[in-house]
Parts: sequence; structure tokens; C-alpha cells
Amino acid sequence: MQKTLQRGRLITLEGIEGAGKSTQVEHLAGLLRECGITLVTTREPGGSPIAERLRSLLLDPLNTGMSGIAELLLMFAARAEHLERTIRPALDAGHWVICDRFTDATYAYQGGGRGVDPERIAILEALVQGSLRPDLTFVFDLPPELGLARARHRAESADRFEQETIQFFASVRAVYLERAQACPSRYRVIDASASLADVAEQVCRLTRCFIDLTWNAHCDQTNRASSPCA
Ligand code: Z5A
Repeated sequence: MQKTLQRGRLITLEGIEGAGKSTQVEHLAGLLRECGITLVTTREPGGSPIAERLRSLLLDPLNTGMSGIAELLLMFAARAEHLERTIRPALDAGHWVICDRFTDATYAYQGGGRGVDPERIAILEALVQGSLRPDLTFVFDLPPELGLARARHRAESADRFEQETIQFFASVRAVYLERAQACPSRYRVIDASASLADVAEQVCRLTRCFIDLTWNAHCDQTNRASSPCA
């Protein structure tokens, strides 16, 4: 039976390069579908036609020397399009959205990695998103050496971010962990250095808890019974 809430839920996956987020998106989507939840999977930067074009610009290794502020503005320009065309319509229709990276990546990469003042990021976040924030964020945590080794195993050539140093990714990782620690109700930190099966099991367990919490809160409000994942 399909379960629809008045407003969908936004789940984001975050982590450094090669942390295993993209691998887990389909696993997570399958789990939600088994629970009768309708959903959309998407990614950032990207997720809508114009945002995908901005993604190409942002990842192109030929665009060397882009300033941190220009990079920040392009990330939020892509996000504004993505929200307007893909995320908000889905949430408004009661669908859940699984997004591979979102604004936490901006705090981690442009803030931690490039040194942009987080207060500037917060101003753009408020402008572009209003009050919209993810309902649940998985942080796939692992040492940068391991993430980069995994990523380099792939055949594709390195994009503009993949060419960064271990120190850059260590700063990115530190911001993710700080944000998770500051708001444990939204974030779940996953030990992404574990095996694929173990990571999938962590995601599955934490997601089932989140679905139960969400559904119980909804039922309390509407006086209806039954969890979709029972
Ligand atoms: N960016 C930004 O700066 N600011 C922003 O606001 C936003 C983004 C939204 C997007 O690039 C870049 O944009 C990103 C940050 C920046 N750059 N970096 N770095 P992307 O989307 O192309 O790159 P990514 O998000 O980092 O994806 P990725 O490199 O593909 O990482 P991943 O999705 O976390 O990993 P994966 O593809 O699932 O796995 C990598 C490999 O490891 C793969 O061969 C898997 O089979 C393997 N793997 C996965 N899990 C395991 C486990 N558990 N054990 C062993 N092997 C595994």
C-alpha cells in the first residue's frame, strides 16, 4: 500500500569524495519503496536541466583558479533551480526526496575546504531555501586517504574537486563531523570505512527508525494507526 504524507521528507547523503554515498542511494531508495513510500532520487550540484549545466561548469577541471565566492554562488544558483524544478514540487506532492549532497556540502567544501566564511553561506542558505532544511542527513564518514583511494579506482578522469589534496578533504570531513555533532536530531554518522554490506546495514537500521518516528508523529496528528514499515 502506498503511504503519502501531506508533505514529503528530504533525506540527504553527505561525505567526502569516495565515501560511498552514490552506492547507497539506490539501496536507500529500495528500502523506502518496500515501505510503500513514493520518492525521487536526485543529486547536487545538478538535479534539473539548468543545474546540470552548472554542474558541468563547476566540475570541469579546465576551470582552474575559480574564486571561492564564485564557486559558492554557482552552487547556490544550481540549488535554486534544483529546488524550484525538482525538490519542492516533489515534497509538495507528498513524495520523499533522496538527494546525493545538499547544503551541508557547501558548508564543508566551500566553508571548510575553500575557507569561505560560514556566515556568508548561511545568508545564501536563507535566501535560496527559506526555512527548508533536510529532515534527515547521513554523513558517510571515513579517512580521506581511504575515500580517495576508492575514488581513484574508478575509470573516470579526476574532476576539479577530485584533484584537491588530502588536507583539503580532511578540512571538509572536520566540518561535516562538527555539524553532525551540533545537531544530532538531524544527522546520523555512518562508519563508511566498513564493508559495503555493513554500511548498507547501518543505513537500513537508521532509516527504519526514522520512518517509524515520522509515521508515529503523523499518526499522532491525524489519529490514524499503523507504521508503513511494520
Ligand atoms: N560540491 C561542493 O563543493 N559544494 C556543494 O555544495 C555541493 C557539491 C553540492 C560533486 O561531485 C562535487 O561537488 C563534490 C563536492 C562538490 N566533489 N567532491 N569530492 P560528484 O557528485 O561527482 O562526487 P561525489 O559526490 O564525491 O561522488 P563520488 O566521488 O562518487 O563519491 P561517493 O558517491 O561517496 O562514492 P561512490 O561512488 O558510492 O563509491 C566510490 C567507490 O567506492 C565505488 O567504486 C564503490 O564501488 C566503492 N565503495 C563504495 N562503498 C564502499 C565500501 N563500503 N567498501 C568498499 N568500496 C566501496
